[in-house]
Amino acid sequence: MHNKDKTCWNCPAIDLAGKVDFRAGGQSTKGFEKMPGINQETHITAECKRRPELGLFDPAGISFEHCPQWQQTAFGYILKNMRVMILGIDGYLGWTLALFLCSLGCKVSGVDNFGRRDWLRERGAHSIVPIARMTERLHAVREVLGMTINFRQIDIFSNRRKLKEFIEEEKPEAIVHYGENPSAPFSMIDADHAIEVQKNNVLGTLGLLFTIRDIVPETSLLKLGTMGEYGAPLTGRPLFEGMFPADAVLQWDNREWSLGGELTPRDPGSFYHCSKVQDTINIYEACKYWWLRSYDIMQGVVFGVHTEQVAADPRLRTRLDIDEWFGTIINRFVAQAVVDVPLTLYGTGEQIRGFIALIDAMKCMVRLISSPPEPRQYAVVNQISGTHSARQLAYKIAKIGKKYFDLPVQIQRVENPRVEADKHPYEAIYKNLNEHFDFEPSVSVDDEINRMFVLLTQPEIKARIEEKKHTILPGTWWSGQKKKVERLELIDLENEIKEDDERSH
Ligand code: NAD
Ligand code: USQ
Repeated sequence: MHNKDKTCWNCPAIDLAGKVDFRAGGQSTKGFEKMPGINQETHITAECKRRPELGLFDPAGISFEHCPQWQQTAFGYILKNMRVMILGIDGYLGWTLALFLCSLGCKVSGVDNFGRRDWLRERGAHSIVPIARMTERLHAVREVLGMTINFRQIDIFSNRRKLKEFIEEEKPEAIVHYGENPSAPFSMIDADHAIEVQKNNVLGTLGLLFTIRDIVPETSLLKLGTMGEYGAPLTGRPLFEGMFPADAVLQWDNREWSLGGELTPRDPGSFYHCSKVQDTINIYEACKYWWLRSYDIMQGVVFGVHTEQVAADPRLRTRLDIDEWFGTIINRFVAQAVVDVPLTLYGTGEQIRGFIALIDAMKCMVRLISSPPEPRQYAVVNQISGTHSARQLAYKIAKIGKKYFDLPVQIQRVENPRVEADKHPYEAIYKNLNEHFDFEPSVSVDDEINRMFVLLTQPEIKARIEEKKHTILPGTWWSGQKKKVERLELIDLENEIKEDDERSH
């Protein structure tokens, strides 16, 4: 079990308030107990909010394995009925995680302003998997999973007071923050959209950090960043997990310095990605100033539709978007294959990104929730299970579509509306989740793509893709131009797939 030896020091039920002077980097205050013995050193003592009968004790003395409040599960030890609040619970990932946590017995609460539904409406798009209204979703959770989710409609950015009251009421032991606008192209439409995304994401998160400081400083914050914060450095420098490793050095002018522990450079590729970089800095600082604790999760592009819970009832399904603003590459390509739109490779199609299937993204999140960082710890994980070029993905999807679903899939190269290198090295380091949280990917890209084809070829869903076919081809350019991209080439698939097969053998 990855977290059996963690102690009350990591547990969000610890009560440190008033016993440690956070501003002074954790020095003891005068009300702070001295533990007898050991070199007259001052030791931190704490109380447990779940077990007040313990009184003051050494928080390093009890491990998760030995605390009756922590129970063993397939994902490590988890606090009994752990109170988890999901910000952005109505979204693609938020809703899926809510159901996943319910199935593990967590007490889930959630917040959303339905912004994502509004943004799609504004662009004339819709989720191709039909999703129920929140009231119906919550009803279905009670009926199908036998659990209750406490939901509040709140805008994280503009209604801090309401969010504060809700956090005060729920006292979450973990806060998962998905509640941001997730779209790079949306943030590049024009000044209004760029400002909306940065205001919503950066200032929403900044306000949240103050609320956590004031109400639940011991909670563990799981904040979604993105692999796209790092960019794709043309030097081929590895994309480390947030900070340079201990043995990294900078050499310049015949001198040498250690870079160990410093934040790595960021090179975001849209005003959306910039918002994530600013979040990173703000969270890093908040952990430093106030001894908050956070995992900043640099997630790759998520794909897929399946978890056991979302498949349990049509009212529990999560959203899936395929339009140029909110659809991500694999989800878009499978939908394009279903309605006979040639898969749209931007530019050369050689750009490489990190990816993770929906179910695996959920499993990572549970492992992180169950293993909170220490007070003041800002830690980063790169949450991907592999890297692929856009072209490799297109071939894969074309092959599966043709072979198993008898679809006449074609692939086209179109002008790239983005400003991004489309030929570059890409070495993403993603060891933390495996080495420290025992995470192993559970589903292959091919299997998840197969599952998507099964769902997306259903007549009702295929009809919803057909209805929004015109939103697939991009017309939002990073340059500010407004015109649909032109086709550069229709790829001779038979020949290319044969060559691709030969290359991979
Ligand atoms: P999503 O849009 O489906 O979910 C986000 C939810 O947050 C939406 O329901 C939206 O209405 C809500 N929200 C946004 N702003 C809010 C506000 N001010 N107040 C209250 N609610 C608000 O997006 P998603 O794909 O589920 O992504 C979730 C998070 O993960 C985002 O932060 C995104 O940047 C990040 N991420 C996503 C991916 C991916 O491929 N889906 C990859 C890497 C990172
Ligand atoms: N691409 C194509 N054809 C398409 C769509 C995309 O070639 O039809 C290319 C893009 O040019 C880009 C790559 O595929 O190089 C990924 O694009 P995407 O639209 O799938 O994903 P992106 O815009 O990067 O954003 C998505 C999520 C975002 C998250 C990010 C993770 O929307 O929330 O932060 O993935 S990452 O890419 O690691 O930054």
